[in-house]
Amino acid sequence: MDVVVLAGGYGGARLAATLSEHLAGAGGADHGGHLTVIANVADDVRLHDLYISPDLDTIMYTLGGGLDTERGWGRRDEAFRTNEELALYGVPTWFGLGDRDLATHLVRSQMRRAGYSLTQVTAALCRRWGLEEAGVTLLPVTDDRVETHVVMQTDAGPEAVHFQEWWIRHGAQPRPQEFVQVGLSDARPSREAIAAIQQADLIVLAPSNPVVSIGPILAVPGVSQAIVESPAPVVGVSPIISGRPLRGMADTCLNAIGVDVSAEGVASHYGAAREGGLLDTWIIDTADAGQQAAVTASGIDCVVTGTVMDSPAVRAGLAAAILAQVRS
Ligand code: FO1
Repeated sequence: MDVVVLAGGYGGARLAATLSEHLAGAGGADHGGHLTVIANVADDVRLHDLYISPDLDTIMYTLGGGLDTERGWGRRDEAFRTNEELALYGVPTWFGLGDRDLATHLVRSQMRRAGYSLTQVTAALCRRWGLEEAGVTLLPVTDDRVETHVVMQTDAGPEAVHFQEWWIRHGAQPRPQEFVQVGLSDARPSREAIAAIQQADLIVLAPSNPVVSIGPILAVPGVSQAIVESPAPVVGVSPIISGRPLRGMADTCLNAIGVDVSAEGVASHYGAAREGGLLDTWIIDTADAGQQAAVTASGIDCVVTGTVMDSPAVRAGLAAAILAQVRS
């Protein structure tokens, strides 16, 4: 069974890990299951003359067991001595550059400068983390440069900053007026990403930020169309539980684009496949069971189950609920 997951940061990485743990069994030992994670690249940032891909790294580290699960990004057993030294030289260090994490950025930057595509670089980095043995392929949605910039309202008028600067340096303040994906119109999905979508038996929208993680994946010209045209069922997992995201700033982002910060609101944002949108099924947490009828009424099948992946039982239940959609 070939499953494709569209994912961004930590929430998406955790769902990918949960699915890869349960996929081999579900597909039957002889079939085995293959998981392809198509990751957001619009968080990517160039700092210290390095190419940094936070969502690709968060997913790679999570699947490879190297992530710092407290922070939800970067490497566990990490130190920031290089960052401390940079600060002493007066270099801006608002972006937390870990010493172990730095090795990933150095390898990626060297390979990118040698002419390798981000897809090729990601495959090379993933070999060290054993993703292939786990039956997982990690793909950037595009090899082209796409960056989310945030237009903030300041006293001096609107100012655009890179998403990472808004999120980290400005602490997601002030409220964003607009999110712009710079480079999007010229970007093309990678051949590998489109092939994975076309060959998928199931397509999953992970519980990542709908605006700055899933959105910039879907917005790469050709991706949404490939998903709509694919015969594979499309299942999404709500990133909002009881009106809030578990981590990150999806509530601020959804408010900025006028989407209701609820499981039902995000479902209608993605749209019903029956009406030209994306979703066949929307999986919401038990805490939001009261919204099941409204989601169903919007033409999207709605499954209620535990979605907070903090116990083996919930992870198994969520994986089963997702993988069951390929048969129904
Ligand atoms: N997030 C922070 O809140 N502070 C940081 O200093 C920080 C550094 C960082 C370094 C590498 C990396 O892969 C991720 C990092 N993040 C940091 C998280 C990052 O902003 C998010 O992972 C995504 O870009 C948003 O989902």
